Amino acid sequence: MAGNRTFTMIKPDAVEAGHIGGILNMITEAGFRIVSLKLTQLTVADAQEFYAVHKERPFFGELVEFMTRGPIVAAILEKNNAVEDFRKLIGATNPADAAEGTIRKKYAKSVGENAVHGSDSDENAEIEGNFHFSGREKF
Ligand code: 3AN
Repeated sequence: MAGNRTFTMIKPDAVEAGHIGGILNMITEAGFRIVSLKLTQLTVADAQEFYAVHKERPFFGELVEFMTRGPIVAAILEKNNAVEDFRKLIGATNPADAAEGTIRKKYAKSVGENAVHGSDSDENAEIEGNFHFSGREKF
């Protein structure tokens, strides 16, 4: 059975552009409840660990540089079928392919600077949520 929580980050491009409020509004309007929320900044070591699955990819260095260049917003979200429904709400990785009404269609600039992260499985949502939150705020 699908879980009811997922994890998201509003990435540095969207924070810099002043889109925290707009993106959180789209998330809550879509029926997600915010369980945990914080503004923070990743260190290089944090970003390398978070994106370890991509370490052999040609864009890894660029990805780490981008994700550490300014603040991000990290959040745990709750809704039935959270992981799948949130991936639908954010849209395709490349904003050129993202459907109308999605967060990336509205706010993402490019495949690299694509405004938001959304976990791709229940298992990764829990790992990623607990990477950012502990104690009563954890997944
Ligand atoms: P998604 O974020 O849609 O799950 P992934 O997991 O394939 O996409 O990629 C993780 C992150 O790596 C993306 N959000 C994006 O910032 C970056 N990325 C993915 N593909 C590329 C690429 N071809 N060039 C630069 N950055 C990329």
